[in-house]
Amino acid sequence: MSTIQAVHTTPIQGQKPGTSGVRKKVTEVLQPHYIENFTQSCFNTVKEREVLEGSTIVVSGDGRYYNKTAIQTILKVAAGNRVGRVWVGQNGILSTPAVSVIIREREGGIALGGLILTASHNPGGPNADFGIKYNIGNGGPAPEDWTNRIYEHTISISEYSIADIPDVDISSLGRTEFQVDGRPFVVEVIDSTEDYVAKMQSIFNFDDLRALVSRPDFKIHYDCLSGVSGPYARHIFHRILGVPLEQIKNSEPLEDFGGGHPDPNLVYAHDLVHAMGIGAEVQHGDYPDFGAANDGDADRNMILGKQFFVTPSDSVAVLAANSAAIPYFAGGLKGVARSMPTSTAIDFVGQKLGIQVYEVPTGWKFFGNLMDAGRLSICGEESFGTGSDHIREKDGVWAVLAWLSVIAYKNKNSDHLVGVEEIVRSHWQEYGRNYYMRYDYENVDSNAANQLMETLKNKFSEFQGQADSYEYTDPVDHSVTKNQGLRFITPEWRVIYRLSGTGSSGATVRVYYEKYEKVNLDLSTDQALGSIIDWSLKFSDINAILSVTGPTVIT
Ligand code: G16
Repeated sequence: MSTIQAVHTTPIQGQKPGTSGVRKKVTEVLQPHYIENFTQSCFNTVKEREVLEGSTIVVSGDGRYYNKTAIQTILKVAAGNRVGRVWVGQNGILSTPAVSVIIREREGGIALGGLILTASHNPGGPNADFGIKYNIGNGGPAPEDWTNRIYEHTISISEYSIADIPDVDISSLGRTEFQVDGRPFVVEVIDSTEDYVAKMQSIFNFDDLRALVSRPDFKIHYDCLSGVSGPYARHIFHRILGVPLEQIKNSEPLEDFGGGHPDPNLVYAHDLVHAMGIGAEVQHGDYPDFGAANDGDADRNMILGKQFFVTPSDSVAVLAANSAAIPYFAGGLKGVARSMPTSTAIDFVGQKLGIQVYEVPTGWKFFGNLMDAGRLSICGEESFGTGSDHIREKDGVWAVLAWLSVIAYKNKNSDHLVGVEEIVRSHWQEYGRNYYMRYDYENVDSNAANQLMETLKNKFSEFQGQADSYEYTDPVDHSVTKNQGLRFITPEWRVIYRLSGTGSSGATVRVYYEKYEKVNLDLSTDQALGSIIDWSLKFSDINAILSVTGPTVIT
């Protein structure tokens, strides 16, 4: 029989959830009581709203360093708070979208919520990043009123409850039951991919997908970047669809992501970018026809064609325009949405379809309310996030299946292989093209970043166009979210400055450039945006204020 102890603790600074949970260096998380304090603060927040006692929750993550240790601690705190049952993916592995599916649907959606251990696309290892966030009963990240409350608890906490149960073997499937102060506490180690794969089979036409991937003239290159998408990609693409295993790269989740940066963009997914012939001298080489990558926790995606990059903003617009390719959307789209800095490409699709287009602040949590209210079907973000109302997280593997469904659909009556580039170019012909680029200034001094934002705000009146600090009123619950980025808008282009909310140290400034062209569809991004970028560098004086010579990442 195990017992529950109340352990005295003191607040730990810096446990404020950012854009999607708390992300910190592992070295910081190693300090005593770190996981206990945060978990107890989440549970205290849950108890103010729901009945935690006897409930089922999900705990797992992207397989990064320190997750297994944190899971054992969370199990003990869960038992100490009288949670009835915890579902843990085998070896602590569940992608973020899989957690969302499990919360929403396993055993009829009985789970109250879940703790996801991930720092997403940030690197892993003893000297890299760790992350933790709470997802609520709709399967989505806790909204602002929850995360604000979690934070308040972290700065006022004085004790946590913990049970003295032994560590649980999470390496094999099965059920372990403990008696904790006379009541049962159950840990069920569940298959990491089963629920998620069944969900995908209910959304897509797998016969069409199988027919496409078995075409001799269609070759895939899928890079899991040693993140958690590997087991899902192998299950769906290799075991079910028959894609040769050698075309699914880095599909073993590693605690340090093989030393790489599990971020599916043109900089960090360099092996994939190279394999697809992007930037190569040789034109029309024997490159794969379709390339894809996911991030550490498999909620992000990057889509590539032969020597062709699809911007995330274009990607979601193309999927919305071709939703007829996906059986799940057979009844049509309820509405579409994007985060504010995401290009307006999807707006043109929404207008043509005659459906509502929503603009929300950066953060997937803002889409959840619209989905729960039945107003939103497909949405996406410039930060390589795409998804739909099938769950309440963005979904990297879903995005790959959605793109393959569109390709299969476009090839139904075609005498040649209609590839990614042809699909995107014909989309531009119909809707116009949103040239887009993002500059990231990573890990700069926080004071300097704040000074930059202040300087820009003070220059609103000098700007010959619309300049404001973006503020959002949620159309469902009318909550207001302020200070979500500084916008400089003319009828032809937009420049947006924003502080990232996902870094683990210092500050990251993002600058987003966008220009819409109805006719000139074949410019290079530099040609289209060069003069706007030059203007912005001068106007903001960003290099001087941040003491840098340029951005660290350009996408
Ligand atoms: C998170 C959020 C996304 C957001 C992204 C970038 O993604 O879920 O909605 O767009 O961060 O945020 P920021 O620009 O503040 O760094 P992820 O994949 O990191 O969980």
